[in-house]
Amino acid sequence: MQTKPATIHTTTLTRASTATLAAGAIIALWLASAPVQAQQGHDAHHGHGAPAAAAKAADAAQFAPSEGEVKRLDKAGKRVTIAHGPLENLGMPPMTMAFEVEDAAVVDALKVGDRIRFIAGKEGRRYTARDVEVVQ
Ligand SMILES: [Cu+2]
Repeated sequence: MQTKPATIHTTTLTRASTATLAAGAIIALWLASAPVQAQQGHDAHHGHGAPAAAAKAADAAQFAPSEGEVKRLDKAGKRVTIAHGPLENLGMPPMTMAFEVEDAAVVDALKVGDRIRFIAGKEGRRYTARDVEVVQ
C-alpha cells in the first residue's frame, strides 16, 4: 500500500524539474536575444527583473554619449561632420566623419565650431548622431 503514494511523489518531482528546465531555457533564449533588442533601442520598454538589469547595463554601453566638435553642416543631406573623440560604443578611435541626424532642425541648431555631446549609432552602413546637445 505504500508503493502507490511513493510513485505519485516521484512523478510530481519529475514534473517539477521539467518545469524548471523549461523556465531556464526561456531565460537563456531571452538573454541570447537581448543584444539585438538593445541595438534596436527597445530595451527601455521591457521590465523582466534580473535579466532586465543585465540588459540595462548593455544599454548604457550601447548608448554612452560621445563628444566632438562640429566641422561641417549639411542641412539638405541632414548630415553633420564631427571631429569626434573615441566612440566607445562603436569601438571607433577619434576621427572626423559625417553622421546622419534624424531632422534638419538638428543641423539648424548647430554652428561650425560647436562642441557637442551626442549618441553615436550605426544603422547598416550609415552612422547616426542622436540626442545632439551643445556643450557650454
Ligand atoms: Cu569615426
